[in-house]
Amino acid sequence: MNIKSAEFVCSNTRTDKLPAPTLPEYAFIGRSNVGKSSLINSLTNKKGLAKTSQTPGKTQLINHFLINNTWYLVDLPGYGYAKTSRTNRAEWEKFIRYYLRNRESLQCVFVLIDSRLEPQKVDLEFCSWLGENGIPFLIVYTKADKQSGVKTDQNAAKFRKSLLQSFEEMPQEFITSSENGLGRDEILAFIDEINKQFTLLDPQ
Ligand SMILES: Nc1nc2c(ncn2[C@@H]2O[C@H](COP(=O)(O)OP(=O)(O)OP(=O)(O)O)[C@@H](O)[C@H]2O)c(=O)[nH]1
Ligand SMILES: [Mg+2]
Repeated sequence: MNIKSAEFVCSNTRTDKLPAPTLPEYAFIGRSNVGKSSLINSLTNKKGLAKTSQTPGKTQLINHFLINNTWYLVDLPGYGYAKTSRTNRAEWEKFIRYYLRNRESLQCVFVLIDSRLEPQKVDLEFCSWLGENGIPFLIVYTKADKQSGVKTDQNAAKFRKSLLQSFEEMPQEFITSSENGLGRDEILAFIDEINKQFTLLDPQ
């Protein structure tokens, strides 16, 4: 899929202010600093579209980006940010989980996993929660440029093994780098396929 346009639409702290759920939508989620905003910029080829930072906790709101005037990419705040207070974290949970469970136009969630790390409890728990709530998700390993392909594959295999302790099937996986564009075409092709089905099911 070619990206012809990508524009910021709105930031929200409230789910009742979101754009009308008339277009297919894809949310990016994962631990703070895992590379959600960077991946959105890489997919759209627009460097400053989603704000990125070396300091965890940069993205604080639900941010909608309209792509090719036909679908939305959604940048979410990260979970597992140690410096956030307990009250803030509870608020995050309520708001994001409400969004994920109730957004009619949400097609699936991309769960981003740092390819350099051993399986993390917080990621596995989040995937379990998605599974329990029947929310379709995919796994995206990020920052693959930071290490050898062998190391990335080893960590992905460990994550797969951990996830398969509570899931019968492995969700689709993508290995990515926002630095060199690895995995970009695969993710866009995947989204393109779902977009086509959405048009068929729900003509506007
Ligand atoms: N080398 C490399 N660095 C990356 C990659 N993706 C993200 N980064 C860096 O990792 C840091 C965090 O990236 P962000 O995209 O802001 O992460 P985020 O998940 O949106 O973080 P929060 O909004 O704080 O939750 C930044 O310094 C990015 O430049 C990647 O694929 N390769
Ligand atoms: Mg971010």
